[in-house]
Amino acid sequence: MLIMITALMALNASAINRFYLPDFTICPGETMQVAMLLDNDSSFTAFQTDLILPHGLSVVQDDGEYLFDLTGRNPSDQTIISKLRDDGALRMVSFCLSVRPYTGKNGALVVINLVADETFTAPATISLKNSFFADVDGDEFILPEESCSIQLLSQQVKGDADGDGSVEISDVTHIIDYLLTGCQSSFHTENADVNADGVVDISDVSDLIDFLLQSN
Ligand SMILES: [Ca+2]
Ligand SMILES: [Ca+2]
Repeated sequence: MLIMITALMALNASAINRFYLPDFTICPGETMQVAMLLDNDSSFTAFQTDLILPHGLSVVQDDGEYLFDLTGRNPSDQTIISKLRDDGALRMVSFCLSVRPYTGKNGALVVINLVADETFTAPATISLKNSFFADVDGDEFILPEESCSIQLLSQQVKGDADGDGSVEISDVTHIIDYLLTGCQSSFHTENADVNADGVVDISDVSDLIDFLLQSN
C-alpha cells in the first residue's frame, strides 16, 4: 500500500499542464504555420487564451476571420472563435458541443497561420496569457503564462522546411511528418513547396531527395 501511495504521489508531482508555442524562425514577408502545443495531464475539452503578438507579426485572415486550424487531437465538433481586443491581445475561445476530451497527452492542438510583414524585427516574442482550460467534468484550470522566442531568417531557402537556415535530411522528415499528421510545431510552407507548384505533397519530398543526392 505504501508503495502504491508513493507511486501516486510521484505521478501527481510530475503532472503537467502546459499550453505554449515553440521557438521558431521567420523571414520578413513570409507566411508560415506554427503550432500551439498542449501538454496535458488532465482531460481537457475547452480553453480560452490571449495571444500577444509582436509588431509586424500577425495571424492571417480570410474574410475578416483569423485563420486557425484545429489538429486531429480535437473532436470533430470542436469550434474555435477569436477576436482582437482593445488591449491588442487576440483572444481565442475553443469548445466542444459534445464535451469530449482532446486525444493524446502532448503535441499540437491548434495551428496558427502567421505572416511577418517587412516591418517585423527580431529577436521578438509571442506571449500566451490568461490561459484557462476546462476539463470534461467542468472544472477549470489556470495554466502558466508562456512565451516563445522568434529569430529572423535572413532569406527563404527552398527545401528548408524547418527553417534552421540549411537544407538537409531533417527537412525531408519534417515534410513527411507534416504530410502524415497535417502539422508540425513550426513549418515553413513556402520552403517546403520545393517544386513551387503551390502545394506541399510527396513530389516535394522526391525533389528534395534529388537535390540532396546532387548537392555537395
Ligand atoms: Ca533545414
Ligand atoms: Ca509542391
